[in-house]
Formats: sequence, structure tokens, C-alpha cells
Amino acid sequence: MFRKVLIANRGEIALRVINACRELGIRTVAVYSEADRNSLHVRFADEAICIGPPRPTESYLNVPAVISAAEIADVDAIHPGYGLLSENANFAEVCRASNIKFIGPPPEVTRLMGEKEKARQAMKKAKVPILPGSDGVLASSDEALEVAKTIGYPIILKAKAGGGGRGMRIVRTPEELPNLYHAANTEAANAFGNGELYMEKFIEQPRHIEFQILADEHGNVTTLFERECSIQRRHQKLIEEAPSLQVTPALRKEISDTLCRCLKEIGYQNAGTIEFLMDEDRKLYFIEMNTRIQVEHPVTEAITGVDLVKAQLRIASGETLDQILPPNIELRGHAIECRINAEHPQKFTPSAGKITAFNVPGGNGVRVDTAQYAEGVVPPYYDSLIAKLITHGVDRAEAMARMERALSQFVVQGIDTSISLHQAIFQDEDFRAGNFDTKFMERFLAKR
Ligand code: MV4
Repeated sequence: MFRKVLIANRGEIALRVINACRELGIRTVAVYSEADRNSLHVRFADEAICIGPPRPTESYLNVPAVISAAEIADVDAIHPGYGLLSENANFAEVCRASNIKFIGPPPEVTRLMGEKEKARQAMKKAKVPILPGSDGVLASSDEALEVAKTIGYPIILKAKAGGGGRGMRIVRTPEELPNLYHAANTEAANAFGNGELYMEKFIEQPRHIEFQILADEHGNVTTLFERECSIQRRHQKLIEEAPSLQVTPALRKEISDTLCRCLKEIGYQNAGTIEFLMDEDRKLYFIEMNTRIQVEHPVTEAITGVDLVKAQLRIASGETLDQILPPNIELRGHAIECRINAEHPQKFTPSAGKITAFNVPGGNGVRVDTAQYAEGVVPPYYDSLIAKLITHGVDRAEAMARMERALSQFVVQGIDTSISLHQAIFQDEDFRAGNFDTKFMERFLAKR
């Protein structure tokens, strides 16, 4: 096992990784920006090194600064958390060249999955269901017209280098295709430095369902079931749960078996998430793979009993899944996560400043992951997630009742938070009935 690990992140996920290291007897090194000097990840790490000014590009995203800190502290490995450098294949390559273990998949695999159309073809080859679409990137809007004719409208154009919804255009008629093709092409070129596009059949009101997998460095792969992530606004998830009410045991097993075969073929290593869209016929189609630990990993931890971050550390140190996991992992109960953001509950404007009062709920079936505290400050430079509230119960009804109870006991004063928005969503009949898709929040906000 590693002797010492650097955590190249901040906030709740930095603290989450520090906790896992501490429980495994690994020394921890925090890095921090000047805005995070008083953060809990700095206080609770064994060592802490300031790597630059508040702006992420000058600190947490500054590869030479992070690598220098790792060399000065003499660590064996770096855990990137989520966001920031977590899916940066160049960073993983620099780690490799510096003899520091990057806790995640090899850079070649990260690069493959980052090229969305290549990932799509790799999944297709391994018989993972994909949507009808182009084979590879489109050479021109004329070629796009030809492919669209064979698959039928509506279609969606997506950026090969994309993700998070940028560089995407929905096309409903051939007449509007040329203009939308050029708009997507220009937007992708500006956002990602690569304008290449591919095409898929467009699903009008999909659900977003993702599968968690773990792979060791000896060719073993396992899945830890799925998460339902359809409650989102502008590509930011607000509520996640596991399992999905729409996934039958037979479908769960079929997709899980196919994914295990596929990721073995690809040579995947460490934790990963495979995103699917579900159509009205409850069929699942692969859209993207995320090669990192995700924000919503605690709902999977709740229903499986597996500590995913400890598993990441143990996999990266060479252990086999056999050594890490119990023989039969069963899906136990139901878990829900609410992302508590520092933002206005109706206007969604970010809220920075000093937290004057902070009470975190607890008790049976409640988990809170946060790095915030009373008298602490939320800086304006980073994403707005300040806490994750996760509840677990024997079934969805119990998990929901616990969430409502815990939300009512979660007190944050001094800044705006999304707590009251979550309380309103938990009053919604469609949400309560599990009757929702990725358009839920649009409808919910329109009727408020
Ligand atoms: C789609 C789609 C419908 N059809 N692809 C948005 C972000 C990117 N990860 C994929 N996205 C979508 N791809 C096809 N073929 C609808 C979306 C989409 C979406 C997907 C998941 C969660 C929320 C979403 C919100 C709007 C659009």
C-alpha cells in the first residue's frame, strides 16, 4: 500500500479522500490555493502545500505546481478527485513520467473515453447498445445530411471532444441542418480546440442512468449497479438515487455483464462510470464514459456497503478485486443524494461569503459529506457544491422520509443554499412517484 498520497483537489471530495487514506494508514498531503488556506482539507491532512493564487488555472489546474508539490512532499501517488485534473490524460502522463502513481485509469484509456465518438465505437464493438448514428466523425454538413436521412429526424449533433452539453445541437428538419452544423462546429472549435462532430438519433425525454464499475490492474472488472441521475438543471445534477426504479433485475444483469466484458477488452482500470440514456421503451443506450470517481458515488456506497475511494486506493496499489470486495455484493435498500449548493434557491445565482451558522443533520441512515463549517467562508472562485446529503433506507419511501427529516434539520445561515429547493422537489407528486426524466426540472420550475 502507498505510504503517502497527495490529494489534487479541494472541498468535500478532498476531505473524502483524506478520510479514506487515514483509515488505510496512508499519510496525506493537501494542496491548496490562497483562497483555501483555512479549509478543512488543509487542516485534516498530515501536510499541506500552497500551490498558488485563488484562480483554479493558477493553482488546482496548474500541473507544474501540483507535480512540484508532489515531489517536494515525496508522495507515492496522487488522487485527483473529480473535476479539475481528474480526466486530464496529459496530467496522468506527467505523473507517470515523474514516477508518481495516478489514481485512475491509464492515460491511454482516459484519452480514448475523452474522444466521445471513439468511446462510442469501442462500446459498439463490445456489443454495448448505442443509439443509431454516424460511424465516426462527420466530414461535412453534406455528410451529416446523408447520415440523418438514414437514421431519421430528430437527430443530435455532438462534439467529439465535448461533454457537459457544449457543442451540441438538436436538428429536427433537413432544412435547418446546415446552419446548426456550422453553429455546433464553431462552438466546439472555440470551447475544445476541436470542432469535429458526430451524430446520434435524438431521444426527446430521456432518463439519465449510469452504471458504476470497478476494475483492478489484473483484468478483473465488476459493476456496482446503477444510479438514476435525471433530476438536473443545465447539465448540473441536483438529486441522484440508487437503484433506478426503471431498471429491472434482468436489464441490470444484462447491462452489467456486457459492461464487464467490454471494459476488460478495453483494459480499463480503477473506478469508472458508464452513462446511458433510457428511452420511453425503457431501453438503455450508451452515451459517454467518465473515468473518475463521481460526485454521486455515496449513493452506490450506501446500497453496496463498498467504500469506493478506499477501493480506488487499493486497486492503484495493485490489489485484486477479490482482495478488496466481499464475494457476493447484494443491492441493499435505496439511497438518495441531494446536492446542497451555495446558490439562490429560485434564481440560481452563486452565493459566496461567510457561513454564520451551520448545523449538519445526522442520525440513522443519514450521511453528510462536506468541508464547510460555521464561521467558514465560501470563496467565489469554485463550483457551488458545499455539501452532499445522502440518506439510505430499506426502500425508497424510507430514504425519502429520512431526506425530508434531514433537510429540515440542515441549517446554513449567512449564504443562500439550495436546501429549500430540495424541500420543494420532495413535495412534488411526480418526483415522489418516481415519475420523472431529464426534463423534470424544466417542468417543475415552470409550474412554481
Ligand atoms: C442526448 C440527449 C438526447 N438524445 N443524446 C446532454 C449532455 C451530454 N452528456 C449528453 N446529453 C444529452 N444527449 C441523444 N442522442 C439528451 C441529452 C441531454 C441530457 C442528458 C443527460 C442528462 C441531462 C440532459 C439534459 C439535456 C439533454
